[in-house]
Amino acid sequence: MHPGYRLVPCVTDSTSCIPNINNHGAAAASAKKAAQQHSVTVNGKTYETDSWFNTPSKILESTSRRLHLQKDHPVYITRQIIESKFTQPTFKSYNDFDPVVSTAENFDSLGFPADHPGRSKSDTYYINSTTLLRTHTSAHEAQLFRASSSPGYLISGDVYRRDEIDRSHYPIFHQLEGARVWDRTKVPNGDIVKAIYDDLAKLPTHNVQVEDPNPPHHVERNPLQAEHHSAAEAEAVSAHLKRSLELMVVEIFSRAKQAAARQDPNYVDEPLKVRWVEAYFPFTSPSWELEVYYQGDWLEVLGSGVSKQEILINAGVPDQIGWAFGIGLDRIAMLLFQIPDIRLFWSTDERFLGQFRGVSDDLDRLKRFLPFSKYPACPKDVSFWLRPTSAAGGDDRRGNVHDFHENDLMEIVREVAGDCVEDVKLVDEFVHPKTGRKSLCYRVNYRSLERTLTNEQAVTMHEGVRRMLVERLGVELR
Ligand code: FA5
Ligand code: MG
Repeated sequence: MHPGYRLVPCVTDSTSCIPNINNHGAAAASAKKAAQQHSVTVNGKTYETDSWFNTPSKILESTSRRLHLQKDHPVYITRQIIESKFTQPTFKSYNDFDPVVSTAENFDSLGFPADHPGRSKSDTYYINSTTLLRTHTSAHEAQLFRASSSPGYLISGDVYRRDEIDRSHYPIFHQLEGARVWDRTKVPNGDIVKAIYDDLAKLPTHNVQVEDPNPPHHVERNPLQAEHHSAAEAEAVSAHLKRSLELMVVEIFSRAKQAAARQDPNYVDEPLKVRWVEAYFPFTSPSWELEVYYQGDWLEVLGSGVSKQEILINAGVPDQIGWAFGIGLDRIAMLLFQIPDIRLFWSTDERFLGQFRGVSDDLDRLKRFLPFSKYPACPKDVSFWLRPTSAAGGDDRRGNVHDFHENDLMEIVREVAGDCVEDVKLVDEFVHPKTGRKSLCYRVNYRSLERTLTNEQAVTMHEGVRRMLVERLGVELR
């Protein structure tokens, strides 16, 4: 048996795991306290709260962790590798913008429509109706375009989303944003297309296989901003964007391969395959995602596109055109280091952190992660009838209206059991043939990364989840 997969009896206690209901009581109590006080302090700044406040104290406390700034942390190392491909003075880096931003920064400045689902309380952590934990690093784009202090910039930061629970999703992850612009009034002879292609010619080439079957823009699927850009301009910006981001991905995966080859003499090098896929973002057009073929599947690693001209016009730099992208650092770090569970990034266990020590100062020492344990899982099911309401919300098949949102269930599980849950999956759905009522069954898989949970501890956490489902969501347990 692989020594990393032996079962270890429950001996240690853990801070990242919350195996009892007292902690849920504490979280609920501090949320209640915040609601009573009508204010909350995040990273030393105090904000008024209102009925939009939906951020658990555990999330608020995690804003101080800033893993992207913690030397030798895999998220930090991944940032370093990416930054090495976008160098000064063309690109300036910003790594400590506060994650608390306004709805104007996170959504309005980027042209998000008023009814975009990202704005809802079920997707986003709000402090109050106009203040939230940023859901992406794009929240800082407008401010940096306005400052216009370099032709390119990089922003890294922690971002927050109410989301599902599994090994690749965590309510906090890290993004790195990048952008590059050219100014029509500052390029030689005013020929911006030539200036961009000249800059492209200065970039190195690579020999990785890239699938890019779609046209550079498509009138319905991926339109050119025809009122602002000529086809030649958009194509030049796109070509520069694609080569720049391909070089970044090639750097990351070459480093991953070198590490694998150093550790495993029998390592067989499989050629890297990447592809460009058409995408949609409110703040770029045309837009693409870059996918990497990894362990038998295409994996989305970044979103990108030609920046919407309105953003640059509103930022007071109407003569600039350019591109932007956003990449998930945690997801890349999981591939780079072969880290099997996104919760591990939050571990303060020396068995995790110790494996990366010294890498920030010498990237050639990068090593794949060796799992130190796989503790037993303790799955528990919960089934319940949804509460019918007259308010607008989800619809079941019989037209009964309910206001259940899966992310609210995920939030309850996180609040009660913290990092002791590996994943939560919908395992059954049922509509009663006579009443039309809808019932759901979820499987909560309790498993700590740091120790063995006893069945009793899992039962206690599950009891807490069941109780809060009734209290908070008004469901009827079956
Ligand atoms: C965005 O957040 C855009 N702001 C990206 C962008 C920037 C587009 C600039 C155009 C111009 P998206 O939601 O797809 O897009 O997230 C970007 C990346 O973050 C994804 O490709 C993925 O790598 C990572 N990511 C997204 N959701 C998660 C998650 N729940 N957990 C871990 N990584 C995630
Ligand atoms: Mg995406």
